[in-house]
Amino acid sequence: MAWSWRRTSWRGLAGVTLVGTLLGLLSSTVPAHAIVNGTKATRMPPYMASLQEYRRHICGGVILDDRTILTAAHCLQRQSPPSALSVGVGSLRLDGTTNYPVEKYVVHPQYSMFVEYNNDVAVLKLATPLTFKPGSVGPVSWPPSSGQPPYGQILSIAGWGLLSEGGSAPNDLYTTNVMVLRNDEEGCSNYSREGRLSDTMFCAGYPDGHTDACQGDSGGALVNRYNELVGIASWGQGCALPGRAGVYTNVNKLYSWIKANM
Ligand code: 4AZ
Repeated sequence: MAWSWRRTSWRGLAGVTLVGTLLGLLSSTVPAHAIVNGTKATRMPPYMASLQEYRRHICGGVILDDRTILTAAHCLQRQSPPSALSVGVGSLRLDGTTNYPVEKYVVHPQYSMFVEYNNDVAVLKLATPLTFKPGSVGPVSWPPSSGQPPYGQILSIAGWGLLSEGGSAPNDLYTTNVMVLRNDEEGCSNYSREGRLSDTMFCAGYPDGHTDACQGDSGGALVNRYNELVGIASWGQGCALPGRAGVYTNVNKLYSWIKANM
């Protein structure tokens, strides 16, 4: 893992500065971190789910009610049969989750129509209802409706995704905090200039990268300090790279579609 982190840092900082390279080397000597550079979660976010294909974790998911899980549309891009899918809940450790079979799923009909990962949202229905347990399994809450992503706010994301780009996947849930960025802010403005952002997306992270969601974190909930759902992890160029923050699905913008398909 240390090796792949170093390799990733080098790639990320390639051609930048000697200082950057030295920083990369220094960072590679600190103990394993993650989501990327997050910490091991010590308390279970009750709304947190693992979407699994043939019992293998592929993405995060968010419990909306006892039969409904929200995830990213691109997690279902392979069009796996619902019978191949299950949802694990109730444990910080992937090998300790209680698994529920998926009965069917609905992908947003305008997913990826014009912009890559546009409308990156899907709703899964479970074959049997979840048993809610206080403090470990329960539905996410929604913020009082507001028009825009909460720019400047620090939000929290958790997942069983990779600990570094191209690195290893943890058995433990990791979590980190990221700041909601405006499209023209450093960290998000590169995507903006490249025409890769739609109004169903927003960026969250830091101009210097540092900490971020990574592959396998998609579909997981980005929540505010009241544990209210603001976004779901969607995409990003690499993980934790400078100038390339994580991109999240703007669930507020897609609220009526989500509600109608629950
Ligand atoms: C992914 O592939 C993915 N750095 C999710 C989030 C990010 C990158 C990739 C954000 O699921």
